[in-house]
Amino acid sequence: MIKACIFDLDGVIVDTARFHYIAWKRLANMLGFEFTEHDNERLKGVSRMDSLEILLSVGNITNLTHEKKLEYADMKNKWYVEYISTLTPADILPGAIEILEFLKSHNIKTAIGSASKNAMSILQGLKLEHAFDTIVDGTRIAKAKPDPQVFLTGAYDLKVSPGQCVVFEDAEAGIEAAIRGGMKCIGIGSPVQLGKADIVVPSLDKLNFDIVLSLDSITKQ
Ligand code: B16
Ligand code: MG
Repeated sequence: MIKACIFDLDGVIVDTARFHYIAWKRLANMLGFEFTEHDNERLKGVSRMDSLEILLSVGNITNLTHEKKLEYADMKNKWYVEYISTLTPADILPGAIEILEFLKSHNIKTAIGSASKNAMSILQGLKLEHAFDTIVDGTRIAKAKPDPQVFLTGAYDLKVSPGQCVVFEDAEAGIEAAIRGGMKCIGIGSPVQLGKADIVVPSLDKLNFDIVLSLDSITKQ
């Protein structure tokens, strides 16, 4: 029996990828190279410092000191924080409120499992800071997805076993983390990237909520 649902934040509850993109692109342009939306796909679900490494490899920039890298990551984050300060409840993705209400009415616990260190301010902007039973974000974990730490911490907080959890994810690294953690997972996005998930839907509002409750008894084909 499924007892808890753990939601990734960026790309599942809200589309912050566009803000990450314009902030990373601003940094790339400052460093003298282009960074495309296609390049940005590689950053989804990836931690801030790992994202910087990918960006630097796109620009063929090597030999930066650790201090310089921290400075650039910090610079990007300041721009990003400025952009996400415009978020309001109108930015909550379609289907998110409805599934949270559905789960609550079926006594299923909910958690946020996000790599972002900015998760709390994003949730505050969306007025969702009290909508989840626990919040696990980048400030609480040491190992980034695809390590399952973020989701296992959520299950621990909610006092449920991993096999009783369903993870909602938009990134390949997050699906991998859910599988490694022994959890069921629903991919939000394209089956091409998220094919390892138990179910893939293009967006939360296209999901048949009843399926979530019995996902532990459904074996992936
Ligand atoms: P920050 P999620 C992830 O959030 C984003 O998908 C990823 O693009 C970002 O680099 C990462 O958070 C770290 O975010 O710089 O705000 O700490 O999808 O796990 O909710
Ligand atoms: Mg995500």
